[in-house]
Amino acid sequence: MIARAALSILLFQFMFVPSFSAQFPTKTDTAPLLWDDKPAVNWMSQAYPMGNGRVGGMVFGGVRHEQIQFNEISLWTGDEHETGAYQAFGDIHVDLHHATDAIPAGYRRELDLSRAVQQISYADGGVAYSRTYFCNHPDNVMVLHYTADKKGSYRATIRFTDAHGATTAANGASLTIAGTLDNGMAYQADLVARIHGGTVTVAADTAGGQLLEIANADGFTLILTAATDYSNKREDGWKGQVPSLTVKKTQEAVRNTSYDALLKRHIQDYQHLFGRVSLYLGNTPATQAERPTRKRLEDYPGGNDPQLESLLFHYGRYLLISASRPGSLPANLQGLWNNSNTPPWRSDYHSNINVQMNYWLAEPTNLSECHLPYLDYIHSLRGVKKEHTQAEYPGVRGWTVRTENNIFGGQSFSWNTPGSAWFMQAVWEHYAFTRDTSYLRDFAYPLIKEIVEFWDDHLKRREDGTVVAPMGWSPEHGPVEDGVSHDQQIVWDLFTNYIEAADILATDGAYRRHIASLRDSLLPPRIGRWGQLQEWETDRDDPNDQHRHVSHLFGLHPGRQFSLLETPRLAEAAKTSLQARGDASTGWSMAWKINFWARLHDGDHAYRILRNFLTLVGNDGVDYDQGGGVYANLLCSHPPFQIDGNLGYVAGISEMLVQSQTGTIEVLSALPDAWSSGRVQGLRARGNFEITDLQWVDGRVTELVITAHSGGTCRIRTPHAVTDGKNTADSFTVETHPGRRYRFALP
Ligand code: FUC
Repeated sequence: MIARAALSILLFQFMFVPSFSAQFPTKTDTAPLLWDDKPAVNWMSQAYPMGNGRVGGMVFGGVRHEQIQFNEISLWTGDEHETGAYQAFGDIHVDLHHATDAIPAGYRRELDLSRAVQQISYADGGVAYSRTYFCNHPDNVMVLHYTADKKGSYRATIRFTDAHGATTAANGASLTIAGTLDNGMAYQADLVARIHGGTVTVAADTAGGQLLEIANADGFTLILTAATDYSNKREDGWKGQVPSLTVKKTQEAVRNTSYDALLKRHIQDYQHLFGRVSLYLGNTPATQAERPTRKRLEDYPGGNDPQLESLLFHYGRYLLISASRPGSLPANLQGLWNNSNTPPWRSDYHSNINVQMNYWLAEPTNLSECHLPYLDYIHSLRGVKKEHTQAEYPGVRGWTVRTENNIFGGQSFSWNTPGSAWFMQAVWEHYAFTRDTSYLRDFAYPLIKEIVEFWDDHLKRREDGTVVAPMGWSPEHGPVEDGVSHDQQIVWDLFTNYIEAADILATDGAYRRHIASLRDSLLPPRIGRWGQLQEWETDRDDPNDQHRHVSHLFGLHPGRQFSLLETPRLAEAAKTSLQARGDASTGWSMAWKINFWARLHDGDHAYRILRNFLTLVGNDGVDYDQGGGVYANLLCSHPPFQIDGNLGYVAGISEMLVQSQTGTIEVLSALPDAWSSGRVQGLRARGNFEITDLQWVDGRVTELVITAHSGGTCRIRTPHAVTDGKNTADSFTVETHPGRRYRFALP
């Protein structure tokens, strides 16, 4: 059934369609929060993260000994040639002079995702103590605020330690650590204490430096600033302002800002992003929802806790907002949280799935601004990558990358020739979702074109007319050879995006035609002897291969070469491959599989993997030892911790509810039986459309409101017929007007 509502302006305000909205809460389901009834002992699995896109912290919440391990996202060793590693920065230790080490009854530490605020509360000796922590983005400070309900209750020792061994210097009520890494990168962090009542004095620490002693205080506030001299501009030698100046200016700027004002500004700024999307997937019984997050995870395998499933969705958005803000670097393998100077895989920018997965959620879950650090990062690498690429592939235009990448263009491990083309998908998608033509013209198009040129020069033309990517490797297994499916599909995606971009900009007509004919000559996807989508040109796929990488299904997700609607045979073959690959895997691999099954419109299978993803790993001796899952602090366990899984999970839920990669907005095409009734508000679709409201009851769409931010043709598909007030159909094509809303409901 196709109804064409061309030029009929369906202003939802004026339409009479029955509304079901009364039965759902309007905002998020409940205050989404993580909490525990005891302090964290383990950094990776228990501490709670916070961050403002530059500075981040992991909070332990100890009673007598508090520890906040902190980072600054640009603190890296290495250079344009050596990859180096992302570094730990330091720790804030707050020793409180409580009588015992015991955890007081009623102790609670929580992370409130609706405000990005952590709170720790307990009573000791008849005094109620409370701590409130947050990382404020507008002022670029971390704020740690301590209060008590009885005056003069605080006696505390504040130690500030450097992960590279610099000694700590005091200046009045502030502590400074500063140093220079082997690669010449300078860094500094200042911790300023504001004391409310009582006294603060400087004393010697055991490492030859200084610390602060607070006595008889009603409360105190610690304000952390941290910086390096990194700049993402190669032409400036990757160096910007000296960190001492950045730190000083940042502290001066907030000197007269009250704690309340810092908190208010933080919440406003954060909610501006976080508050754009709400999600409700069903109710968890209150007695279960109120249990500590760790206990909910323990109970999850046999139970029903849809609000834990949505909590993990909110958490992923929280993590991206905390780790990726405009003007800074993108989220690395651990976001921006890292307590080691030799972290797993260098806590780097891995180009064969991981950094890409970090950003799948950015556009669809309405965090387009948080995408920008990744796009800027890609842009910043061009000069160095061109030189590296020239050395490896003399004579080619454009550039590509190896698998491991740092912030100066340095790289290691094997060449990953389709890596830069995969980056270009993000560069394109930012346009596809926002329809920002000046971005496309000035930023995206020139970048995409230079990667197109790389492939134009690098592709191998065979005598029979087919074109193959030479000597590729399906990450991270199988032979190195020509025509690997992963490479072929990514090049197809790159060329397709390029052709669309050239058409929109009406530019480079002759070159566009050349690339279109090259795309048509690419060795096409093949279906093998057991009905699978072949991973290689040779039909050697092993049906027992359960490798975590599922690279040959790129065309299904995140690509758009295969779909149930347009290429059902290929989609079916992809399904056969996916079935063989199995459900259980490492963290990010499961997240990817949620996305794959969503694209195959199999919501129940996607949901089965989603449930596997919520496996509690390595906590309090309860080590399930079954590969990936999540830790008690909900960080994804590859294992170890990798943030790609957290962020890929969010993208997966988003794909289950709304898809738009084929040019049609498909709602609820992968809804599992488990989420029979629910609501989502604020997701985005390609074409700069917003799913302002989507509600369903018993698996049927009861309310759908789409806002057309840029206007243009909007194609919509629902799993059953809905009405726009005039026509009843399961498929609509609407010529929309910028800024208008279009409403559909059950007939
Ligand atoms: C890819 C994966 C590994 C790991 C690493 C960071 O190379 O194959 O499993 O996630 O990235």
